[in-house]
Amino acid sequence: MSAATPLPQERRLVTAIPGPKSLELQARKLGAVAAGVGTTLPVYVSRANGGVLEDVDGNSLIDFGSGIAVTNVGNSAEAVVARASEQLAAFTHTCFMVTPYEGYVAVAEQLNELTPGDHEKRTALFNSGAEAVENAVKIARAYTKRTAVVVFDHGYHGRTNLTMGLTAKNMPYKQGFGPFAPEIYRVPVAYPYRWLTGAENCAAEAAAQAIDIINKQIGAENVAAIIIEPIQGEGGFIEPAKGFLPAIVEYAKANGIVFVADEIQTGFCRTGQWFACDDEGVVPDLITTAKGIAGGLPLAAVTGRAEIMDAAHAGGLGGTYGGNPVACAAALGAIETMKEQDLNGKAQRIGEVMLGRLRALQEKYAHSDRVSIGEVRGRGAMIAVELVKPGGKEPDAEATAAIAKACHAEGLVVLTAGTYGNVLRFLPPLVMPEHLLNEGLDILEGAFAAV
Ligand code: PLZ
Repeated sequence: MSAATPLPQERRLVTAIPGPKSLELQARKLGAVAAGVGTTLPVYVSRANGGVLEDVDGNSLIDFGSGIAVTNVGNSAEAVVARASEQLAAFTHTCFMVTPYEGYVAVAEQLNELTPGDHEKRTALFNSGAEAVENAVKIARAYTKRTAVVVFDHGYHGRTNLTMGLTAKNMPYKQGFGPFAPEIYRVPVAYPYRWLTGAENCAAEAAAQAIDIINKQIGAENVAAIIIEPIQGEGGFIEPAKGFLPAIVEYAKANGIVFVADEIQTGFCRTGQWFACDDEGVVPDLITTAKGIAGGLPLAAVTGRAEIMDAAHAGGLGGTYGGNPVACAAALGAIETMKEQDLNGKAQRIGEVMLGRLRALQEKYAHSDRVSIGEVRGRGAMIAVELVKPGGKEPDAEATAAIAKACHAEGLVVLTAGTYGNVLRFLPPLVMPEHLLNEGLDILEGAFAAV
């Protein structure tokens, strides 16, 4: 099915969720696929575009997940399908390191232009987010000739050995999978809602603590890179208190440390800006991107200052598939779609609608003794609610799971997140029609009433 025949943009439930065909497939999955590969909602998809996922039983679900912040331009977006199909028919692979092709260079040029800062940049392409983060570390080490890497509480950077080490949360990402790579150090992040002395002190105190730990426990002169998500994704859409990121950037600059923004989840119009760093005018030395870059095809990148990117010797970076021609064609189609359809504007509008309705919901349950929204937060189409036990701030993972389950049963795909598993996160495709956005929020309200 091509993008030329868009699916009806409606929720339609014709069976229980999951339906009988999905249940059959799930039984096959359990017999064939490794148990470690989980599924949030075992509804098997047959087609998807715009704001809906259609399943094998004929149900049409509203998508508030975008396959974890990937299909920002929607599934099978027209320009993505057109460009990738054309490339698929022309050639599928040569390996850029053997006999190159234009698409790779064109994607690099686009990233050099779109990422924050107007300095001279270079880009290298990879397949997954974790691979991009690993390569950012390689590049920073080659440039600085130092080894230590600093990451933050609640951070997530991937599932490979090095990126597991960079990731904060043990279960499910790290448990039993060690030992982890050395020279990784973790420091506090400015998490306003949970900062003990109050949100107003959070940015300055968290930055001072992080810097003190680096100076005293590692030594600034040993640090190759500081890596941070400008809004933490898997950690629960934690938006560091304003001023925290600029303080860390300034410290990195003063100490010759490469500042790496991991924008794998926040990138490509997701937050209503091209990149989340744009919000405070933060200019990272290196930026890692993936997910939204190619409309669903696997592609990832490290982009940054030419002198840093060029520090690795020729042949030091690469991989068989990095910058695959079909994925590059898809990326050019996705970026074209973001520009032509003003997806930054669309993400901003999604944010307005969601924040308005979720704050009203928070108010509605302010005095409930069953469920409580501690905080509504996020930017653009990257919005979350953090659930706590009524009367305090104790994380409520049970209510979070119950609400997600109730949403799923009604045909709304929502994801959870958070170090404490108590965050419902919303990542709709940026092309989500507003009536579906509102219908999804109606379902969420119903789920709150039902738990
Ligand atoms: N950095 C900021 O969000 C991927 C992980 C889902 P890969 N996040 C979704 C899961 O449970 O595996 C992510 C991210 C940030 C890096 C990554 C890693 O990207 O493409 O999954 O390797």
